[in-house]
Amino acid sequence: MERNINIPKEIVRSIAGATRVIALTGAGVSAESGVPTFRGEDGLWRNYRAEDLATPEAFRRDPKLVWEWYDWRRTLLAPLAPNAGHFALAEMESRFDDFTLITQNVDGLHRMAGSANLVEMHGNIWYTRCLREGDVRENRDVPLAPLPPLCTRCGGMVRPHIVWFGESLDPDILDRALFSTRQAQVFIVAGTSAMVQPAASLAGMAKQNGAIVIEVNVEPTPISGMVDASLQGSSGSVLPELLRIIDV
Ligand code: BV8
Repeated sequence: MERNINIPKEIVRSIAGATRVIALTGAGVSAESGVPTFRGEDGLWRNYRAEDLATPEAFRRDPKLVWEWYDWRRTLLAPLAPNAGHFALAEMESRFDDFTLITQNVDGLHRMAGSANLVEMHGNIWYTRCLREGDVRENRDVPLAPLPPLCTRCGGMVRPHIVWFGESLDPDILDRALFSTRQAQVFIVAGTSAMVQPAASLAGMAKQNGAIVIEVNVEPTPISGMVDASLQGSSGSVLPELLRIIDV
């Protein structure tokens, strides 16, 4: 089977022989499952951008509007399934001795594809958090009723269990992402525009610590200049191909 991706042989050998491998994903990995990306042309809702709604200020100002946006995304997400890129990343977990998947995505598709060693940096759209008691619960209701949804324990308001712009990440989750990034021998960054911090700094941090950095994207990004191999193409075809050629 001919190779569809152009990656230097010595890099293939280094990946094949690695034990500590990290993958960082963004919205692009879910695009082939039908999930709109944030900065693509399909990323708007009622002419709002994610940055307008995914903030504590927007929620304080109009919790119903923010919940309508999440309800719209959850309703769109509910029938969707992981794609070949998600499954290839799930397979890497058993292929490498120490594989961690760090994702910026909140859609839950990596878990659905079987990834267990997973760090969801920005939370998960299928979980709510009580504003009064901090209770985090799974909620798969589609559509949500009532809007905004209420805590099943105390009846107070709940918010999406998601990290908004201007909010700090959960310190334990951030520590886990930073620790595994620093240990990585190979760092695969797929489907992200590398714009959102602190996720966008992880690839550079891995490189500084000696990792080989591989980028998978349909177009160049701000980090394309510093990676060891930039594999241009859709993650749904490049990731399974990468997994295949390292074991040839
Ligand atoms: C924080 C949940 C401390 C919401 C999200 C410097 C340092 C620290 C912070 C900042 C900083 N500068 C600015 C900040 C603030 C801010 C930030 O980064 N702003 C950006 C806009 C500049 N960061 C924060 O607020 C973070 N908090 O750092 O705490 C702090 C606190 C206060 C003040 C300062 C610091 C919290 C950020 C978390 C925000 N929450 N998600 C929700 O989803 O509802 S981020 C959101 O964007 C999503 O999680 C998404 O994943 C993420 C990043 O976007 P991408 O995943 O990259 O998606 P995008 O559409 O942009 O790109 C898709 C890519 O895929 C493209 O490159 C495309 O070419 C490619 N693609 C498309 N199809 C395919 C494909 N690739 C492969 N195959 C395909 N088929």
